[in-house]
Amino acid sequence: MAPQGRSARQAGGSRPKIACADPGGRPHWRGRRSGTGGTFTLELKTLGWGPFFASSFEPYAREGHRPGRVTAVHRGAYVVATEDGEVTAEVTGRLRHQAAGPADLPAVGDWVCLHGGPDFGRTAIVAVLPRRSAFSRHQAGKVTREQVVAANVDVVFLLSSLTGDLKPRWLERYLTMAWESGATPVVVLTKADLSDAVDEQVVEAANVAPGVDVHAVSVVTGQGLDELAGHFEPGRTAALLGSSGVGKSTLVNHFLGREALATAAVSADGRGRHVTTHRELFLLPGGGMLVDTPGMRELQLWSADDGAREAFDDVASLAAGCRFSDCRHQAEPGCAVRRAVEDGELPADRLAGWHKLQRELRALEVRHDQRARAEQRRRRRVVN
Ligand SMILES: Nc1nc2c(ncn2[C@@H]2O[C@H](COP(=O)(O)OP(=O)(O)OP(=O)(O)O)[C@@H](O)[C@H]2O)c(=O)[nH]1
Ligand SMILES: [Mg+2]
Ligand SMILES: [Zn+2]
Repeated sequence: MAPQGRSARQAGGSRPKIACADPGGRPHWRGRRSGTGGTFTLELKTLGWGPFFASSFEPYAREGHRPGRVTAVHRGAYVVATEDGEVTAEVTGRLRHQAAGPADLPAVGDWVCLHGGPDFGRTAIVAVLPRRSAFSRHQAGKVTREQVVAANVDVVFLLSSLTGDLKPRWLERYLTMAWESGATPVVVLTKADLSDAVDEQVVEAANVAPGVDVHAVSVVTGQGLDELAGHFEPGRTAALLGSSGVGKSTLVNHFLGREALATAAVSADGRGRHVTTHRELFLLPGGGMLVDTPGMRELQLWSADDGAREAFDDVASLAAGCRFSDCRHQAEPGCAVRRAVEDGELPADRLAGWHKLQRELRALEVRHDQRARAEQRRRRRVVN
């Protein structure tokens, strides 16, 4: 994991100005060529830097640290984009030690404080700056731990393929998590060229996702791609989420204008092959950034109270008419939500989806409590 020296970056001087691939397909982070020294500088603004991060970075700046944005994580090694190009860095033992869980370590999209660099040997990540937003899930496995899928994301594209049935519960769950993350969700229905009921499917999705943009797209016909690109903006970060095989990497390749990522046909039963195995942030030629992610086998909620409220905006506003303010819309008298279902105003499976989510959130609360108690016991043991 040799740090990339200046000479390595200079060698690519004739390449296009932004993220471009070498023959190995690895993206390079580079920006304007400045001055006559031949060093590359990438304006931090281009990467999404702004007053929010600058203010928490201040104390680190005084200590001579540099800021950078994590673009990929490979087994303990972090690829970080900085003003003078891409570096490979490791977290300091201290940061690792202080982390209460994986969520405290850098994730793709995080702004980090760097120490050292090409001229001083190894680059170390000494701190992770507070996140503006974070898309989190339960880490796969039995232990309750938060895993940050992508940090500082402004827009979350939720992809579902038009070749299969829309899974309303899936969409509700992802919408909940997207709202909870602090990002704005956008529903993207892929492979429009393979469906002959696109309009109906768009309406169906829009019903599950009130107030959310729904785009039907196809990389084969080009349908909807310009509209989708309308969500990109310099300094803004979008992340692609969805099951394996829905076409996430294909979209990244399209918007990058090159085959940066491997893609593969879905198997005969319609399942994806889990081609992408790690998350990565790319800078788009026209400005803005896009995070590709592996298709998730398991997407468990982390915490989603506010997110659930937004994803079920329709249920929430009906609930205002319930007799009891803590109505669970089950057997309570004067329940406005169940009345709306009876009157055909609210689809019954919308309410069923809401109930399912509430059950999950309660189960999650219990697990959080258990974990908090275990953590307390551990701390006591350490102290004694
Ligand atoms: N017909 C058609 N095929 C598409 C479209 N978009 C993607 N595909 C195909 O769908 C397959 C899966 O695409 P990928 O981009 O690898 O899917 P992914 O979401 O990145 O999958 P994972 O990396 O496994 O999570 C590939 O064979 C693509 O060529 C589309 O708009 N139309
Ligand atoms: Mg992929
Ligand atoms: Zn009610």
